[in-house]
Amino acid sequence: MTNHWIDFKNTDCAIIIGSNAAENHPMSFKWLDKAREERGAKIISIDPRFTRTSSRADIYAPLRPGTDIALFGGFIKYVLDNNLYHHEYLVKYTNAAFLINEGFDFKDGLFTGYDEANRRYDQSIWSYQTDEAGTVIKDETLQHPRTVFQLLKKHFARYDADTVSKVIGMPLEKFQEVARTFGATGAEDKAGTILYAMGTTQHTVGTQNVRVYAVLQLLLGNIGRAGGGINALRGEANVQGSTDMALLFDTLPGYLASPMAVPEHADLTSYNAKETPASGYWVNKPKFMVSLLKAFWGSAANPDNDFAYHYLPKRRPDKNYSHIGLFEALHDKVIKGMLVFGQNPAVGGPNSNKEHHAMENLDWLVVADLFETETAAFWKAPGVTSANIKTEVFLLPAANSYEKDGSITNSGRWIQWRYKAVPPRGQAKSDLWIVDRLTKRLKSLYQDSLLAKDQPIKNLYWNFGSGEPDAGKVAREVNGYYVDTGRQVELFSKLAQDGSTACGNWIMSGMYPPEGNLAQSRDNKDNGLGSYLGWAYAWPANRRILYNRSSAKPDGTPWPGQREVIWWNNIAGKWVGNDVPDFNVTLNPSDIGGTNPFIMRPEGLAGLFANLNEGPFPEHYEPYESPVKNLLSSIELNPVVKIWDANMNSKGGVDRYPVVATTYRLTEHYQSGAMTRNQPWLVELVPSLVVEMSPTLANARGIKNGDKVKVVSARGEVEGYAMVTGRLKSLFVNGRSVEQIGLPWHFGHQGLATGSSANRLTAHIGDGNTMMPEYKVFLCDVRRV
Ligand SMILES: Nc1nc2c(c(=O)[nH]1)N[C@H]1C(S)=C(S)[C@@H](COP(=O)(O)OP(=O)(O)OC[C@H]3O[C@@H](n4cnc5c(=O)[nH]c(N)nc54)[C@H](O)[C@@H]3O)O[C@H]1N2
Ligand SMILES: Nc1nc2c(c(=O)[nH]1)N[C@H]1C(S)=C(S)[C@@H](COP(=O)(O)OP(=O)(O)OC[C@H]3O[C@@H](n4cnc5c(=O)[nH]c(N)nc54)[C@H](O)[C@@H]3O)O[C@H]1N2
Ligand SMILES: [Mo]
Repeated sequence: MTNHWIDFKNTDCAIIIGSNAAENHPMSFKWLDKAREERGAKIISIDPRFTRTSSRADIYAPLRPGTDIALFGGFIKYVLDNNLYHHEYLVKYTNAAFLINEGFDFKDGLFTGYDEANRRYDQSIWSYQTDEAGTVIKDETLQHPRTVFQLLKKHFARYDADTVSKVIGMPLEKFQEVARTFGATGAEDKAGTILYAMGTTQHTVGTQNVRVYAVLQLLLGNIGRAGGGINALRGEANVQGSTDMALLFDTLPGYLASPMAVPEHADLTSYNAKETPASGYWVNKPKFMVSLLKAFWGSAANPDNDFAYHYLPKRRPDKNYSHIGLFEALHDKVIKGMLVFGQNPAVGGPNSNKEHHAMENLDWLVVADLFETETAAFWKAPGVTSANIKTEVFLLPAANSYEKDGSITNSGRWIQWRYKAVPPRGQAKSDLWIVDRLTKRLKSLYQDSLLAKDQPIKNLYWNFGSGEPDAGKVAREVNGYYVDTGRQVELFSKLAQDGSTACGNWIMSGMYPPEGNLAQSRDNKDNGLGSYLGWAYAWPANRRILYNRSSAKPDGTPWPGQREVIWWNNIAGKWVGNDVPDFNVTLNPSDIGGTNPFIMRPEGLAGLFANLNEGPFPEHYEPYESPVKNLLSSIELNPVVKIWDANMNSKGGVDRYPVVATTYRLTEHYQSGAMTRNQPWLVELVPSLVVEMSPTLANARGIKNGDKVKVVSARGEVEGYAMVTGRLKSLFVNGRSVEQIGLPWHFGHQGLATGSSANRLTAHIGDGNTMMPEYKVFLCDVRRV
């Protein structure tokens, strides 16, 4: 999130898209309701299904799964055509005025620089025009045809209301009502927010879905302002914290790129040269990297050995161990053993039939969990002959969140400490205890080894206590310390490149300064804006709203609208206000760089034009499986997605599978269901898989409410009970009606309530940047059993 939960109360208008916030993030509605009561805010729900969120919204608008870019492309065109954009914000705070090189162009679904054989772009073509001194050429009148602004206008000219409503299946009047209502937040004294979640990201175009929301927010001047922003409602309680701590295959803690086996990453000097931009806050990256290496390897990391950079594993450029890539590798027998902590991929992974079978190739599997999950028990699934499976499976009972200390980081980036309430039951141990024992054991096994490959384990700095490991010690290492005295660093600004500091995660640095663990702060004083600066600690540097320099005008006074975040105080000679400035606090608005709020970007300005794998502007492509041809170009599928081996990824066509399906969550169940299908009272509420469908589809298939039905896709089939409901409607797409169904994915073969995982139906294909699987749309058919 750029903003945070409580800040929703400051909005004038909220679009909730790709999210059923009322059910999956109920706390959001506490603050949205406040915005409605206190500011007369409007709430808009955009979803293929009429959800409980839709029922609490002022406007509901349906869309066909997988068409968010077409919809927002339409909004962008509407805002441009009707002059609803925030002109001063655009000129001063974004790269709208920058001129782009002549080499950049777009034709029939493709940008220049496309390499069809490798399904990737040469992004160097998409660059700014510079003068002889290397300075970017700008036109602040925004009239020059090569300005980002004019190119953006040209790009979205095809996204007229008629065309987009044909693509997305949203009635024209609805489209216009939403565009008008949210477009009104482009006024200086208004702020609008966008809340999104998995309906946005679980697509082959997931990242560009988020981008297109961000482009609209920049046009309207809504980023960096209270009540504005682009707000990802994160999933599990600590999914933000785990991502920050390198949950993903391509990052180190604090979003430093994990090095690859390429010449540009051969040693620390080359890595730093490749990864460090010439300007913007990321110029400090080498300090964060060296401090991380010092945290990992202590005295074994020093200037003479490149701070042990060679100990870091290097990713092969031709391999990809995101979730899909990992299971492809299991399938191909490349990976022999697997440790699974708090995850249940046998239910949650895409094409779960195949993922189940891929696990049979493992020599060993360790699962640390509260329950014996479908993953731990993959070898006794129905239809599986256990005797044929050689995998040795270990199940380690894990303590749950109430049985251990530690921090969790919420979607708003607030790091909050939780205390152990009760001791773990039975033999259960905390994850920290399990990892601590495992590491110590490995270190002792390798202690005498002279082999180069064993040195990273042997020399790993590991010091979290001798008995029960101490989560507080982990938190102190994450914050960072001065190597000579062991004293905690005050903030990441103190980190150094010479090896004098160690820090486990620079973005969190500042959370545990010498005065104590600020994640434990519980001062609930507030200034009215909802910042609660004394409650918990928000990374980075306790800032509650990112890019908050743009909450003020270029001259340093707040935009009108009674939600001042920070402003320039001329007498004090610094930025002051209701939040920690996300800016150099003493930089005067009239100084060079004094109006550049986006400090993490090399230009200091927001990127209306910004290079992602698919190109600098979002473009609509159809999902992997789609019922219709792309109306906006002749390119059907996102041109940069990786297409995996057909063995794991059969593809279905509209002839055999005419119905569009999506998957989602229910209030009563949690995720893969391990935690809820073992609770009798929740099982009683929702005992089995239901398939939501429209009355028209049910009629056409001779299905009545409550009938047992089978849903079939090119990958597999599931059985459930029909729930015939007006909440799902067929959509009118390019002149014909398209039926859609929805099904939750909470079921599996373990627990008190069993059933098919919806993931037996989903495909092994992921987003063009993040590899997030396309869980939210595929083709199927449904029939009565
Ligand atoms: N009760 C409960 N709460 C939960 C969870 C749970 O399992 N149970 N899980 C937690 C986790 S980990 C997460 S990630 C969050 C997820 O929270 P959400 O993202 O809200 O969860 P979903 O229900 O999967 O999907 C949201 C909506 O996306 C819609 N949708 C489907 N396809 C599209 C599309 O193409 N475009 C758009 N715009 N929308 C589409 C679906 O109809 C659905 O209503 O919830 C968290 N909270
Ligand atoms: N079709 C479809 N598939 C999806 C999605 C979708 O929308 N549609 N959503 C995706 C999303 S957003 C997510 S987040 C994933 C979730 O997929 P998973 O993460 O695989 O599912 P969970 O059920 O959350 O698994 C968490 C496990 O951790 C255990 N656990 C709980 N607390 C602890 C603890 O403290 N320690 C340990 N060791 N274990 C613990 C629980 O018992 C449970 O078995 O699924 C994805 N799969
Ligand atoms: Mo999630």
